[in-house]
Amino acid sequence: MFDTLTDSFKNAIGKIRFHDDEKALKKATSELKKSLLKADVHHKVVKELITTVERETKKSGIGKDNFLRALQSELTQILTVEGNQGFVFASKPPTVVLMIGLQGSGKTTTTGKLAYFLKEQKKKKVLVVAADLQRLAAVEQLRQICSHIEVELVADENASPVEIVKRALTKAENELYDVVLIDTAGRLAIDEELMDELDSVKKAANPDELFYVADAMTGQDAVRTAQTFKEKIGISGVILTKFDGDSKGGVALGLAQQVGVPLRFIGAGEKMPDIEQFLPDRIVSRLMGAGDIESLAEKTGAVIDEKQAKRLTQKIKKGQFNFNDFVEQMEQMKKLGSMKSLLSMIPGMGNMAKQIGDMDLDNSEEVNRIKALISSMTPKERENPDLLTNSRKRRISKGAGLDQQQVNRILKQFKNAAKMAKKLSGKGGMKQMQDMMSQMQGGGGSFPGVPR
Ligand SMILES: Nc1nc2c(ncn2[C@@H]2O[C@H](COP(=O)(O)OP(=O)(O)O)[C@@H](O)[C@H]2O)c(=O)[nH]1
Ligand SMILES: [Mg+2]
Repeated sequence: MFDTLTDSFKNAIGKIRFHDDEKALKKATSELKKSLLKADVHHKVVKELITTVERETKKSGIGKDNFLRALQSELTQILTVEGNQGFVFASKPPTVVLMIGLQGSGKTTTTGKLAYFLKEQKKKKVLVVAADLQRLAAVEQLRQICSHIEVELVADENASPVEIVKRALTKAENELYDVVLIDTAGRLAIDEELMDELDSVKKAANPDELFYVADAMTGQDAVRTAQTFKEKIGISGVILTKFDGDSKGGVALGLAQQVGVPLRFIGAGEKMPDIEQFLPDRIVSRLMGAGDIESLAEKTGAVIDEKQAKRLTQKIKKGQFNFNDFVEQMEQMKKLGSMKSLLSMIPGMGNMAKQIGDMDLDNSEEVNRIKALISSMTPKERENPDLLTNSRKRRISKGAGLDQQQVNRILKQFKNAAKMAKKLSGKGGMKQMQDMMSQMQGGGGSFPGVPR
């Protein structure tokens, strides 16, 4: 997610080799400056960062560790501004959130993502409100999203935004909802009409949070527009979307400080799980290539059912892992979002994340072949892969539209995977796994000795 920035930090740090060497420090800071500017970090932010890092490193003695520590602490400073972090619940439910921003910035998608995040990870009862009634298509878009993630929606094409909001709040009160997310209309540019409408919706909603949704690809424009929305309507947080398309990532670094409002979430993908809380110390850890185990644990912990996981481990240990279990696993993995973002949370796996790119479980050809194969099996065959005789394989291959070779290859892979899983689940399995991981990393990886 922050590949470019992480790389530039690594390069800069690589310049420092000796103790007490001002020249090395100068080289490192000028390298850092160059790459930060290239990554689209605002020049004022860069200047401040460089000055502080240089000063602090000198104070504590020039060396890799001190440079790293100074960089890490300054990055945290820059990303932390006064205000709430991540998602904060109001002391008295429901927590009411107004989503505002320009048209196309990602408000509707992000409303869905937030609802999904709150439902899946925080186990909250969420109500979504369609207050963008300008375009019929907008209501329909939100309706589809909400039905997909199974979240309740309040919409009425014949009512005004203010009426809808009032109705939704009454419903939330009566039916004890935890959170109300209000999606509003945007326009291509800021105009008075938009601000008036938002203002009246704001009065009706009396929100706990006003999230300004900004498209990361618009760079410094996103910052300027955020400032205007802050002045005219008031905002309590920024959500940066389309971060997957903005490989530079520098906007995220300066945004909070420039706007004076904390960055709360980052959206990186079109699917519902593709959203992450922006918690400064965790992000800094990831920027430094040290991974973010807490976020990973939260994400997987919320999605993976513990009982189910235990049952599965038992099956794997006994060598009974079958195709039904496999399908179940795939469904759970889909809820976790993109493989790339998961990998980037594991210390030292940043490089691998880059190589893997995005494995899309819905659209990967191989996964589709496996799914076709499984759906052509009888329930008994799914339970017990050993039943698959040659004649059965022929029938399955016809049903799945695959040739014999493909079927044999997939079945063999499956057998090997089950064997490997059994082996790893036994004694010393974790050790083997770690050895395997460190072999795959092959150097690169995280910086040693980064304080966490
Ligand atoms: N790649 C990518 N696309 C996104 C992201 N967020 C939103 N989009 C896409 O941006 C487009 C506009 O989003 P929408 O939610 O309708 O914007 P709105 O007009 O502000 O409500 C849609 O095609 C979304 O799928 C994101 O984080 N990554
Ligand atoms: Mg919309």
